[in-house]
Amino acid sequence: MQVLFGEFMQIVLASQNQHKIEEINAMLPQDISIIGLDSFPHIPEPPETKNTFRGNAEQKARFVHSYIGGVVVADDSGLEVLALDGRPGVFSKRYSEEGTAVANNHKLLMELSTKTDRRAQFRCVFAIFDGMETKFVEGTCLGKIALALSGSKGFGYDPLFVPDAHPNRSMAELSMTEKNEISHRGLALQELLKRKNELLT
Ligand code: ITT
Repeated sequence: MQVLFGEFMQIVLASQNQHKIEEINAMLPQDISIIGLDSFPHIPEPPETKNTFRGNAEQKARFVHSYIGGVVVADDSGLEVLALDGRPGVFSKRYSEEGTAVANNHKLLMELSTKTDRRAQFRCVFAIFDGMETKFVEGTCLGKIALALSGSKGFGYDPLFVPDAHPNRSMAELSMTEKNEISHRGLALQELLKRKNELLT
């Protein structure tokens, strides 16, 4: 759903992740706001059964569109670790059995304990579906997996991810503004906002 009140635009983001919604809201200009799926309790959790970020983002956007119409934006994101051949990738949320950030980070440290190559990247794809076609914007953030967790900001793998742009701090030690300037989601959103007239209307 996209509602235009004069110059004000409200967009539905097909996400249940409050951290994401907070990060995205912090980047939006005053004339655009997003509302997450918590505002639509009748919509079930969107499926994420594809094997690419693009496929999952489009699947989420189309699913939510089928309930409410309009323009729906969805993002799918995750961590790709070079020494693990790109895992956890699209399975980033459910990498460990428990699926919590603590368990996921623990499993990642275990799997990398014998690896010297710690290179990794966060990737984010936004899908924008208007009922006719799907458009995409993407962002990538390069970095390395630390030997131990540090920091308490952000979410998910942030305490283990040291971005190349700030090589002395983990993502969880950056302020939200600093993270948004360099993160996969921040970069994808900067692109989306730059092209908003083409992508959102
Ligand atoms: P929605 O699908 O409801 O939006 P989600 O948490 O499942 O929420 P994703 O599928 O996009 O969102 O992300 C999968 C996981 O990738 C996420 O749960 C985190 O573990 C990890 N991840 C994505 N972006 C991250 C970030 O900015 N910082 C740390 N971890 C991130």
